[in-house]
Amino acid sequence: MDRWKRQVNVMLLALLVIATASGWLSFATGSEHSSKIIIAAHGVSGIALLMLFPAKVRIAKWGLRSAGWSRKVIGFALVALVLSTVASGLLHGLGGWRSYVGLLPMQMHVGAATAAGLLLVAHILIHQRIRWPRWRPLLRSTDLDRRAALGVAGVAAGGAALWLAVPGRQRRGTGSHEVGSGAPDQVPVTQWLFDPVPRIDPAGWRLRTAGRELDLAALAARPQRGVRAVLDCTGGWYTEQDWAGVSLAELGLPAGRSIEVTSATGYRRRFPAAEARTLLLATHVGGRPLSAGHGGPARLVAPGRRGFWWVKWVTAIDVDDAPAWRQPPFPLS
Ligand SMILES: Nc1nc2c(c(=O)[nH]1)N[C@H]1C(S)=C(S)[C@@H](COP(=O)(O)O)O[C@H]1N2
Ligand SMILES: [Mo]
Repeated sequence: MDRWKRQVNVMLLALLVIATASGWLSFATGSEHSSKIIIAAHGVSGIALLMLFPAKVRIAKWGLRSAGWSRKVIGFALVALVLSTVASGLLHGLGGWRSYVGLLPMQMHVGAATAAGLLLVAHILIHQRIRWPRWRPLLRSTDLDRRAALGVAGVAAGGAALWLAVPGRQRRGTGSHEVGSGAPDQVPVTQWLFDPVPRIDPAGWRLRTAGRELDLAALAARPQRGVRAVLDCTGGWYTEQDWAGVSLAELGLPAGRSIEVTSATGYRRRFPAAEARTLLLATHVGGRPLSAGHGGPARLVAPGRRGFWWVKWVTAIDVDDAPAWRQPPFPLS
């Protein structure tokens, strides 16, 4: 019996690790191609977690009889959070892009998953400490038997079949739903976390770059370029628009390894210098000047990258020799 418990527990742990890793990876990638496989792994591991739920309930029934109250509370909270994470993930996939009681399914999903991750660590530590100083092996070599192999195969196949059968709405490879393409007014104003929308007077706006300051007229005097590109927010929506402005390659930037784009709010992202040609400092969307909410007077358009790279209210563009990866993988503000 202990063998079976360990097998189920380790499978659950592996699924949680796969689901967490693929979740963060899906936020990091913007390309349709690579995200498709990542999102598939994410969805299948989430559904597989649900499939193992009845087995885990049986295991928990034994353990809970002898458990102290803190172990019980953490155990129940963990179950509730994992179920909420999977449920909000399904809600995002099936329900389309809409909020419930002021929250997007994706916000519930990330919030519940983060809390579950913390509790999972506590859950495992408490469990191990009961046997202190002899730590319990998560798995013994004899656990890797035929039954375990069949179990893994069954859960993987079942999860994949269910994931394929679930009637997902029309979605992008990243899992995002389409919103307001070609109609910029319908695009939600979105911040990564808590950035306020600054009111910037276009006449007073300046771009600090390459040791000088450009105003909007100076920017307009440079060669203009239009691109049709998809803004794909990790909140779960995407929109395709016609953006126009000045390519970063037209700004006369000095040589260096990376380009740092900074907002009036302090929000910033760093890009490899070679990307200057594809990055656009946009002043217009759909033929009209950018609104304040959407980053006016000027925002970055970073085709192929997720929304959090599209810095709004840009006031500085700097080049230096720091490598582009020397920054938090996700913005911290
Ligand atoms: N300065 C600043 N720029 C930002 C953000 C932010 O919080 N601050 N959020 C980013 C995120 S997460 C997205 S999805 C897009 C949203 O752009 P929109 O408001 O025009 O839809 O802006 C990006 N640019
Ligand atoms: Mo976003």
